[in-house]
Amino acid sequence: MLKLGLTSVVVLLTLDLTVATSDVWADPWVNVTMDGVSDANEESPGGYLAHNNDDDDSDSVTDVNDTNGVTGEDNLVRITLDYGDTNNVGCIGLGGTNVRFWTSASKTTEVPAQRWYLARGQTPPHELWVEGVTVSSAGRDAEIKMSYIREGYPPPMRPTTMSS
Ligand SMILES: [Ca+2]
Ligand SMILES: [Ca+2]
Repeated sequence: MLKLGLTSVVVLLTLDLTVATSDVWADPWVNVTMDGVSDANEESPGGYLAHNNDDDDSDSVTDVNDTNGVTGEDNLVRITLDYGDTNNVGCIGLGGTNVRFWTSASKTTEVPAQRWYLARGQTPPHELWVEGVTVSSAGRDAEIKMSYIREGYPPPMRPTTMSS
């Protein structure tokens, strides 16, 4: 459960989506969703995420500064990463502002913002847990963003050079 004490302030969150489309290939798609936030609310109001400044494992270290797992952590929220027909080319990116990504709700392993190159056999996880690391200074100033970049798109211009 989300516990909001006097010093625990929610982080406003917006999820964003960037998709590169192609007029040659079937449009690939990527999408990130957060538990409790409907598609209609992704960008506005965007949802809420707690600033993880409590101490769920009672180790006297504020949870946002814990890097070795937090037993009983209850402030992270699951996100789901979907990616469609990419023809196994291009790369999928995950980025964030004012958030960190973890492999579990108990902060087992951090997953940094990065790109996964599909042709190299790299694939993004399908679910991660997101942590609010700072308090928002303005509404919707946190961001979780997935992107897809298709290699070779747009196709290059190929003129022929002739003697003048
Ligand atoms: Ca702690
Ligand atoms: Ca916590």
